[in-house]
Amino acid sequence: MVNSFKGFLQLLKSEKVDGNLAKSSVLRVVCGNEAADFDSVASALTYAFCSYHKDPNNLVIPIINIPKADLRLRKDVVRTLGKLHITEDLLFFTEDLKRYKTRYNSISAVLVDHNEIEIASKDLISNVVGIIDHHKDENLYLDANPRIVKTTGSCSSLVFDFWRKTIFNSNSAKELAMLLMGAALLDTSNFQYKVEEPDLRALKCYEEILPDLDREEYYTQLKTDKANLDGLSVKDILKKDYKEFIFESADEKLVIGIASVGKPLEWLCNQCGSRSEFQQQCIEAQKEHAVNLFAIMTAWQDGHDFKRQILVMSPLKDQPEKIINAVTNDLKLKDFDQLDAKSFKNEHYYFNAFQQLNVAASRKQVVPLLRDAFHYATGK
Ligand SMILES: [Mn+2]
Repeated sequence: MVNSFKGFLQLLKSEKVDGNLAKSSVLRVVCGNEAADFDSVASALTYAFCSYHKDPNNLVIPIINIPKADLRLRKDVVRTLGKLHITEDLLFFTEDLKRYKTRYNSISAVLVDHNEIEIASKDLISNVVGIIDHHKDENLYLDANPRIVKTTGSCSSLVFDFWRKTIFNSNSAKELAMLLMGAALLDTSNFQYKVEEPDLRALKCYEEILPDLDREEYYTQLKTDKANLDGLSVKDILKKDYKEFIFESADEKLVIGIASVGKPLEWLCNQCGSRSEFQQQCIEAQKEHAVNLFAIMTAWQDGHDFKRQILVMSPLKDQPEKIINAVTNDLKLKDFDQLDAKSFKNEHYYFNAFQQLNVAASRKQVVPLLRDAFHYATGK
C-alpha cells in the first residue's frame, strides 16, 4: 500500500499496475468535467486516491478531461499540484482515456463536478457508476452509487464530505486538504459567495488539518494564477474554460459551446489588434469546435462593480435570435455596441454582443435558461 498522494499517482503510472489493470476487461475511471477547472481536478484526484485507500485492489484512474497540452493554460492548477510535487507526467488526460478505450471492453466512470457524460466522452465511457456533483441534476444514471447531487459552492466540499473518514485516516490528509480547499477558495471567493453548509463544514476540517496555512495568502495566489493570462493567445484563452452542451427536441438539435473569460470583450479585442481580427478568431473557434452556436461569457471586476457580457455567434438563421429573445428578460441583456457586432451580423451569420445586467447568472445558471429557451423556440 502506497501512502503518499504522489506515490499513488506513480503507482498508477507503473508497469505493474498497468499490467494488472490489463487483466481485467473493465476499467474504472473518475472524470472531472471538460472545463477541467481546479474543482474538477481536485475532486477527481481526491476521489481516486481515497478509493485506493479504501480498497487497494479496486483502482480508479483519475482523468483530467482535456488534452494534456492544455493543462498549462490553468496556472492555478499547475502551481498547486507543483507544490505537492505532482507533475504533468503523473496525470491522466483525454488522450489516456482514448487509449484505454482500445484496450478495455468497457469503461465505467464516476463523474465528479458534472452529472451527465460529456459530448466528447460519450463514445468512451460505457456506463456511470457514481456521481458527486453540484450542478443542476439532470436526473440520469439513477442507479449510480454514490449518487450525490447537491447545491454547494464547490464540488470539492461534497467529495470531502463523502471521503471525510478516509482523508483523516490517510497520511496524505494535508495534501488532500490543500487541494480540496484550493477548489473551495476559488469557487466561493474565499468563502464569501455561493457558500453552502457543506462548504463551511469542509472548511472547518481543512483548518483543523492545516492549522498553519494562511488562507488569505493561498486564496490571493490562486486567484492571481487563475486570472493570469500572460503568454496566452486569444485562442488559448477561449480554450481555458470551455464547455459544450447539446439541446435536443423531437426534430431539432443544437450543439452549443461556451467559453468563460475573466476579461471584458474589449480587452480580448485589443489583444487581437482589431475588431475584425477578433471577430475572425471567434468564428474560427466556432468552426473548430464544430458547434452550431458559440458564445463567450465574460465576467470581471470593474472597480466596485462586477460585470458580465455575453457574445453569441452562429451560422444558423433564426434560432439564435429566438433563443436570445427568450432569455433577454431573465439575464437582463442590453445591446452592447462597442464591438460593432451588428455590422458583422449578416443574413448568413448571427453575431451579437450584450451586457448581461443579471450578473448573478454564471454559465451554470445560463445554460439551463438557454435550454428552456431552445425548447420554447422550437415549440416543444
Ligand atoms: Mn465545480
